[in-house]
Amino acid sequence: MLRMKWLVVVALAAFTLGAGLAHAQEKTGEIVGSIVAPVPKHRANAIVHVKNAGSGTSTAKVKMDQKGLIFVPRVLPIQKGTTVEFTNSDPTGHNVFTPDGDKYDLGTWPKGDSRKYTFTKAGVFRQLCRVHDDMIAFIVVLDTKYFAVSDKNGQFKLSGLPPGDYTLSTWHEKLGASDVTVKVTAGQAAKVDITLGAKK
Ligand SMILES: [Cu+2]
Repeated sequence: MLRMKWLVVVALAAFTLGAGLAHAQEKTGEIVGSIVAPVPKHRANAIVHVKNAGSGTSTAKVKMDQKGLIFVPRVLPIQKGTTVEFTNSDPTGHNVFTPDGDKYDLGTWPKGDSRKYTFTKAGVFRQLCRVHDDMIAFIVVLDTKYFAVSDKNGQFKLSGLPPGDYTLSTWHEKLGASDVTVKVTAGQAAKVDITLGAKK
């Protein structure tokens, strides 16, 4: 009887190890993309996200600063559930409010201080400052963990995707783009071009 028990323990251990190894070998792929826009400066700060995978709620914490009288970054994609800490690196006081969604106003605070807000609903939330009316940033809250923002050359990369067919949706503060579909294969980088045009 004792021997049987040990056999079960050994068999379970072997099974667990095998499952662990299989998991480690599970391959993912990536999407390497390029934003195409008629005006070069519009290639930057486009948010590309996967529509049909990776949905859920994050507990991530990220920062948005106010420095040199601008929000940094100007465009911030996050997954639903993420907490954003708004910091102030300027000698002047700054405020943060949004006219969108829950329409919060976090108040006005000096350098070194900060405020936090947890975004629980998907959507585009403009970030504005009552002290400086030309300041603006965009927090784009997504349902998925798979998102990227394009750099100044329009390049972006989505990594760690299980093989499959994906639909990519793009957000840009001034321009629009049609959704595109892309096939991801394990260990490969699928290439995709997304062309921006008039917002629909
Ligand atoms: Cu301000």
